[in-house]
Amino acid sequence: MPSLQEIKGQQPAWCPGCGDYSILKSFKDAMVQLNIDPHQFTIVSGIGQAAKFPHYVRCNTFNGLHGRSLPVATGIRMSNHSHPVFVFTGDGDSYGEGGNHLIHAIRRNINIKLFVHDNQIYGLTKGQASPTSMEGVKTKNQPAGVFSEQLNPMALAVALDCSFVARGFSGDMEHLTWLMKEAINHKGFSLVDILQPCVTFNKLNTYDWYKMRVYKLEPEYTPDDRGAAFNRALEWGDRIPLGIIYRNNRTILEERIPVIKDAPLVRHAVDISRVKITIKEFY
Ligand SMILES: Cc1ncc(C[n+]2csc(CCOP(=O)(O)OP(=O)(O)O)c2C)c(N)n1
Ligand code: SF4
Repeated sequence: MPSLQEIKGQQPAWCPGCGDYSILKSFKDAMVQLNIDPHQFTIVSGIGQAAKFPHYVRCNTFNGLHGRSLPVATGIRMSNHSHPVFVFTGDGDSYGEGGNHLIHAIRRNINIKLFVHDNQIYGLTKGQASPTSMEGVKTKNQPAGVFSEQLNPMALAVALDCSFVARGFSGDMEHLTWLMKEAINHKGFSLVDILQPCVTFNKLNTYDWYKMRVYKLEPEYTPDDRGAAFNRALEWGDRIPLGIIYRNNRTILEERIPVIKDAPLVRHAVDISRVKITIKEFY
């Protein structure tokens, strides 16, 4: 079993009080509790405060371009699907710049775990509106208020029949650790949207703002009814549900591709004679 010390990466450079710290701690707790050693998993990220995440965890990492973590994670899974792949990202990175990749990763149902630090703002670039900023909110770049309607990632994911759709809150680490473990243990594409106060640039969606609104889905709620899940996904405002909103056991992409179905690509023997035959056909 790995210790917390073994998973520890560099010293985080986030602002004191940032919600990102509890996401980091919850994830490390989940890794220890699931007994996943640092060399056994990979974290992929793009650009942003959330995307610094892999620097702060000792494991295999790939830190790439803004919004492009899902294609990289897909490539990693395609070459070795016996290896858990996690993506840590911001709401801008995943729902804005990377929105198109999100749609197709959900559609393909590739077994990647996507953890979104949803602070409803662009944190790294100092507080512009993101897709999840609420309509009318004033920012430095939107002094007259945000004109676009707020994106609802939970409703989008349920509408796309995403395999696992959940929402956590960085102000409730115990629940978040549990949610992360459920997402990791689920076979299929998992989206966990994590409400994460940005204490420096988002003065509206604060810890208190969330605490007044969030509630945990009732124990009798079953996440397999898509219609009921869609209704819960639409809840936002006075009441914001936390927990597993929707779960659907669809076949994963890795099981549908004959060449990797039985063994990961990295375990395949390299037969150079077949490559030579193919090359000959072209020359
Ligand atoms: C293609 C591209 N567009 C814009 C930027 C500038 N940029 C860097 S980080 C960032 C915002 C990050 O916000 P978010 O993904 O919500 O993460 P946070 O910092 O809030 O965690 C932007 C716009 C960039 N690096 N690349
Ligand atoms: S700017 Fe916001 S998101 Fe970035 S580290 Fe500071 S509090 Fe966190």
